[in-house]
Amino acid sequence: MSPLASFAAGIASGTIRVVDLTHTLDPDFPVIILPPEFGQCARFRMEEISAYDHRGPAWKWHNISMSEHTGTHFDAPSHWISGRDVPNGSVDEIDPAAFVGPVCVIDCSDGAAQDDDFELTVDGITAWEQEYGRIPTAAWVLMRTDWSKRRGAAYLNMREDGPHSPGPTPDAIRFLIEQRDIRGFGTETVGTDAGQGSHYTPPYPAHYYLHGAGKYGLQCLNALDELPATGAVLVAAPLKIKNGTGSPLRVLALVEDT
Ligand code: 23J
Ligand code: MN
Repeated sequence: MSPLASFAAGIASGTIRVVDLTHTLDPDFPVIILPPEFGQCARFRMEEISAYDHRGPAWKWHNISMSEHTGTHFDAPSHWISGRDVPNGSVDEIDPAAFVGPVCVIDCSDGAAQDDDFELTVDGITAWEQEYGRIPTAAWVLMRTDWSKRRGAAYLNMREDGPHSPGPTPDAIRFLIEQRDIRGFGTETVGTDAGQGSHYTPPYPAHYYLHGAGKYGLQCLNALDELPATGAVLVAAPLKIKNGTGSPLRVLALVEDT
């Protein structure tokens, strides 16, 4: 059988499952809160145009609005100043081949349960590789923290000194880019950076290094506990927004039952 025929048979028989890694777009879903001197991200909003009524007797539909960075979303290189001159760095320009690829899931859920500011380090990545093998070129690397199970204020976890949530160290991100040439990095938290990521050098190192290197981000992912450490394929295609720096999207994982 050809690879695609075998894939189609796997989907049809259920030996390949489709796992949804997306949160529902909902006005109540938290968005990142930046220090007050900066512009802010809009929550999701939905307005009824008609609902089988005098405004449209046989149809129901809505107008929606949000930020490019609301809910489960994709970050393009043009989102960050380090990536402003990356060729094809906006969501409308990225080669669609980048939207389908292998995924490695690094389970940091124990560490994140102990420490809201848990850091994924180079040692953490190499320990993972001892168990599961080397991260292949052009992989998505996803940091599982089970943060997607949190609701309400616990998600942003704001304290007087700002948000507290886990994330990668600057060295860990540089290792993934320079030594493993990843496709991108994704998290279950509101950013690819830790809540306290503004205090690293450079500030927000995941954004700075990933996008400067033409790599992508995924944030507010859901249900990473449903993925195997290796072997799944991620489908993550952002909306084709002209000059868009990111986009809400449906993130799907194809998982083979073993
Ligand atoms: C703007 C400024 C800082 C950050 C972010 C956006 C995000 O996390 C984002 O959604 O890309 S940290
Ligand atoms: Mn973003």
